[in-house]
Amino acid sequence: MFKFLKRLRGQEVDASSPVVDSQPSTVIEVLPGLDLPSQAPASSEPEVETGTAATLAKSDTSIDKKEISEPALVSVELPKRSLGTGIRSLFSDSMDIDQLEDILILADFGVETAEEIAAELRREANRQGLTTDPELRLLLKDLLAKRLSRNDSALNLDDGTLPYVILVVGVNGAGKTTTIGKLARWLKDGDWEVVLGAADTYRAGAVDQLETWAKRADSPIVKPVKEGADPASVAYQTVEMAIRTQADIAIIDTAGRLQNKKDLMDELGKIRRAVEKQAKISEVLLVIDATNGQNAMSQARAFTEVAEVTGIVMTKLDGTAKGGILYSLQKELNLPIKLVGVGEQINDFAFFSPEEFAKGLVAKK
Ligand SMILES: Nc1nc2c(ncn2[C@@H]2O[C@H](COP(=O)(O)OP(=O)(O)OP(=O)(O)O)[C@@H](O)[C@H]2O)c(=O)[nH]1
Ligand SMILES: [Mg+2]
Repeated sequence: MFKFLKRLRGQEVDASSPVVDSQPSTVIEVLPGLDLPSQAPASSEPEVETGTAATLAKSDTSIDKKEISEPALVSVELPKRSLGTGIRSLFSDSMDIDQLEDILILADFGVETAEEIAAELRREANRQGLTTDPELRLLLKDLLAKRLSRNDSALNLDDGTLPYVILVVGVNGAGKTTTIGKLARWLKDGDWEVVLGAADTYRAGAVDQLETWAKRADSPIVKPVKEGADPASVAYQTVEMAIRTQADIAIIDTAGRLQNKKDLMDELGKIRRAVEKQAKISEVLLVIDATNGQNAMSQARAFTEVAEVTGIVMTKLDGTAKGGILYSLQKELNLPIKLVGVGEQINDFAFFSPEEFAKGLVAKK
């Protein structure tokens, strides 16, 4: 399991978890030379929806220095979540080595990879004298898990520079808002304080949707006063609220529906700059709908060209028999799959585990 660093609060001292840092209070400059008006026209200044944190004060963006303490940090794991039965098996029948290559191609592993895996399986099966269905499934599982493993699949939530900021990007319908809701709930379950930012300001529905998830996740949300407000301003105020309320993490929803690459690049660039006035961006997560097959690949390429993507969230793996797209995407983009969605419910979500994923792919029905 991955370990992360979050703020140490009240009673949560865990003898098994080392306290990493605990400095005395200091005055630090958190908003150097803040020049919000250029980022946030008065007309689009978002209101702060207090949500569950009813005592939060309205943002005061004129303050350019704040007195906050260097947080004491604690090393934590997140509560267990698993891919469960969300991954569809490649095989409806017994596993037949002679058909493996075709099956892998049909499941979107790509022709070259399918050939390689089938050949490697045959070689290993011969070498180890494995012939039965369970033996071959186990061999394939190990082979896939090994090929899918990377050492950068953990979320970047361990450098202790709070608040962590995660930008969530991707085309519309990919599952961004749902992913944010699930992730926020998960973090809350692990006693993290989360702030959500509704920077998909292009349609009222998008903000309402995030608000619904914010309630489920018991987390405050920063949202625009009206449709079409400046997304960078919302992003800015989200981070500002996270700093002011000493939250651990801010997660920002963005719009996928932009006219063209240049608009998208401009908008994400503006959001980035607004965030970076106050905090470091820990992750830019690109959400990809697994059911889009090869289209997912071209979408992913387009986004990685304009946003500095640090990891992939693959959603709707429960809805596809073409789970190989995950393999192809990770390989072709050379970016780690960090999280996966395996359903519409709040807990249908997990860190990507090569082992669990591979198990699902070879499972016997
Ligand atoms: N089966 C399944 N459905 C999912 C998963 N993740 C999201 N969805 C569904 O996909 C649909 C779109 O999800 P959203 O979270 O609204 O997608 P979005 O990227 O925010 O879309 P826009 O706001 O339009 O850009 C919703 O009906 C979700 O319930 C998943 O892992 N599995
Ligand atoms: Mg959305």
